[in-house]
Amino acid sequence: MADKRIFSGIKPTGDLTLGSYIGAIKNWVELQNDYDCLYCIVDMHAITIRNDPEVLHRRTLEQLAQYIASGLDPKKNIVYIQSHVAQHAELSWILGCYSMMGELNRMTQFKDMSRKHSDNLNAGIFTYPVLMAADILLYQSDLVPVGEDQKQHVELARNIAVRFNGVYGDVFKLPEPFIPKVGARIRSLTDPTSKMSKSDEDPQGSVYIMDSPDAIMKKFKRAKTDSLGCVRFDPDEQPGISNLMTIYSSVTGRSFDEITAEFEGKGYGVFKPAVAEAVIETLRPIREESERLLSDRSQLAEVYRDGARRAAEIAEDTLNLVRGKIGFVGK
Ligand code: ATP
Ligand code: LTN
Repeated sequence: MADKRIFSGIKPTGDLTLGSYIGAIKNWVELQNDYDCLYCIVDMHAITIRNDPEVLHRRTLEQLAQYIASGLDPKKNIVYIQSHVAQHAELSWILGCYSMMGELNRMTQFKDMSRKHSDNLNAGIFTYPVLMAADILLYQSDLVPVGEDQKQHVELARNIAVRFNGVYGDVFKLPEPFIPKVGARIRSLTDPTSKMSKSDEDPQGSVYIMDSPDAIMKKFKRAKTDSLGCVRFDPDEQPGISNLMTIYSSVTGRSFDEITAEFEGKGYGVFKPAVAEAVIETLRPIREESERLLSDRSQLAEVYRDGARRAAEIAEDTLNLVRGKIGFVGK
């Protein structure tokens, strides 16, 4: 059994996109054979924004089905729902007392969220990274596979761990972000200056894992490009084409040089549908398997119950250590 531990999670705040798949899940699947992995659906993070309860419930189960359908094996990994393991909330409170207002104030995601959700700027949005630090530190994680946008949060978790260890000795392992070389930041198809994200108001900018082949083809055909007419990796001059190349490279494994050679002299009218086809074929089995899994809720329930039980065992060991160190009286 591998001894290095991995933790990662996605919040069920929208339908998963090609960005979530390439930036996160695809790498999780690759790591599952070499590491001891926990993959979580972070529903407690999701409630920092207002959700329709029925939609949150549905999305949580859909996300679980999509994890498994993408190739995450619930026997090899611990796959579970965050709110099922109460230790996350408990450690989050404790770590909040070792997190500084100033450092939380500097988080880019907090600044973005404050702008986007000025009508509901709740304290959960501010302490969100503390809960994320608890997720990671609770399992003594070594590596946290995430997209580029989450690097700052993992670094904060590390800083909180260093601070805590500085007072109490070696309690937490120091985690590191693990960012993919290609695909760490997939961009919107309609606005290649911004990240493809599941909460984007423009559904044409994001490809969703559950999109039909037809919808995927249409979105790629309409993707914003340029008038230069050559398939070349140059994010400054050709952000749209470079984004499509990144997507194509991630799903086919081909290098940028190979892609440029493949489409030499063939215009975007050939390139765009080729990217769409490759994405359709990557997502098709995931969509079909997700649909199959969702038709048997009892099988999904077995997965999340077993996952929560196994996660809680590890979490409780860490929390016991923490409780003792800070002087709480044991039960
Ligand atoms: P939301 O729109 O609800 O904020 P999101 O689409 O930005 O969500 P997250 O749930 O925040 O996605 O991210 C899940 C994981 O996928 C994280 O590790 C994140 O870094 C990664 N990820 C999300 N979008 C992208 C993207 N466009 N490119 C690469 N990685 C991504
Ligand atoms: N904040 C992350 C989701 C997240 C996470 C985590 C990722 C919550 N807890 C722990 C990795 C490890 C996001 O917004 N994508």
